[in-house]
Amino acid sequence: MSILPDETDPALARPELPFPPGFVWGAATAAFQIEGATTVDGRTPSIWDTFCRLPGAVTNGDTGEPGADHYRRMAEDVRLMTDLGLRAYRFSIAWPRVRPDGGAPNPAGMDFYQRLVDTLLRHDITPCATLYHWDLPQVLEDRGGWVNRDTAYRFAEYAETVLQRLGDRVPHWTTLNEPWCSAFLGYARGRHAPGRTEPEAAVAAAHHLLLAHGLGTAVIRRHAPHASAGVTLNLFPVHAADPGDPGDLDTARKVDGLQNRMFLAPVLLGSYPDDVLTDLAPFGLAEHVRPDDLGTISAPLDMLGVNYYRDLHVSSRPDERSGPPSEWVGAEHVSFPSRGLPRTDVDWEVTSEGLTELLVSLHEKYPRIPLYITENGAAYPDRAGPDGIVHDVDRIGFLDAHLRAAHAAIERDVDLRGYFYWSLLDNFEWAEGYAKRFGLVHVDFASQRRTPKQSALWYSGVIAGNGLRAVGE
Ligand code: IFM
Repeated sequence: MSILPDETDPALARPELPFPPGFVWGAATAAFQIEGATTVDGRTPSIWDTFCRLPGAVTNGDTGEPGADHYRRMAEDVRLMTDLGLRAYRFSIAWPRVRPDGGAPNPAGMDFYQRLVDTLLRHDITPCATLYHWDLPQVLEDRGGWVNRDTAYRFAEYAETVLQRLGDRVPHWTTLNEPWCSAFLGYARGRHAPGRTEPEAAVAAAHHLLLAHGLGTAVIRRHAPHASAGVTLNLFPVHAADPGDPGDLDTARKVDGLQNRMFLAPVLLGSYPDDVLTDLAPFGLAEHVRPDDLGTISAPLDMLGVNYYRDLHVSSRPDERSGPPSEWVGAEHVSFPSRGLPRTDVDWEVTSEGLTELLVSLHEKYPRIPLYITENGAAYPDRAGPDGIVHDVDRIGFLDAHLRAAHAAIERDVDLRGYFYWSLLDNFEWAEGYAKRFGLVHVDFASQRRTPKQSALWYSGVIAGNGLRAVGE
């Protein structure tokens, strides 16, 4: 059954809010979250395989098995993308499949990605590959992980293997996905793999991830000189809950520094912000920075990937929602007073206007670079109805509001080139396991049956019409 909307519908030819011609409409996934097949074709454990086995680390003790079994169902999933009318697909490559022990290349692991890319190309779907979406080979963690500078050089070797095989056919490359999460959730807060709670280690990891990005960019340039290269950051506008309170203002400055500017400035401006260097002096940031590092990290890019989920409204005062110390090293006691806004199933406030604010501020404060929304989406407790469709009206509302926010940024001259919904499929949501569903397509993890949600039909209408229709149409 085709789930594409009827393109002969005249309303599709006249969207109320048209996007620029050539705007890229896509959806995103990541290897560990969907592939399953964690022990086949030479793959060895990643830090997430190990972390999942720690008691209490992941909801329900879930693991990367079965994922959405995408490793075996790839052809079916590409057909789904075709039915949806996706123009582009953002996926990640699993390092432990490609250089399983952190050393020699494993051609069998690369074969899967070559099949995926060739299948996408045959279906006219542009492949957009991310080299690192959090699945560090465990063997490298055993040697210190991202705290060890050597891991950045091992990343460049891994990138070399991937680019040698796919550099001629993948037009868009992203080095890292959300290095903030790898560094701070993984090494400071212990909420993500490898589960360490060492603030100094997190700071070292952040710098070494950025170095890996720079080294990886050079590899992309060498093997795919005509491809576009970029990095994907998870960015949040940060506001003081009480703009008249000096404590809240300082907390907002610190969180903005550690979350946004600590990654944006080295990559786009070639330096760490002064206030971040000061805030992180007790944790040794400057000690990890060698003379040529910032030049490597700030190699020119063709695009910046923006992952946007919400803005942050922060206070220095504890409130009833205050949990354990935050992951922002040096700002451990931040709280997030409720604004009474609707929340998604992962308890994130829905703040679509923050997307316009973020895009406009990137456009105004940093050197001009094409922007792509490489992730945006929402988890809701979806269930398929008797008609076989999940009536996920909340997700449609979320999507509609965020696409309007993206359009508003374009109207303010932001060079926004594309939008990727997170995620194509329900999948393994890290520490939340399979309990949270972000997909456009519902996955029954027991049978692996895929059921497009109503949001998938709605999104394919947007893609077909290259824009949004009036509310209610
Ligand atoms: O599932 C994650 C993804 O892996 C990275 N960005 C945020 C998503 C939702 O939490």
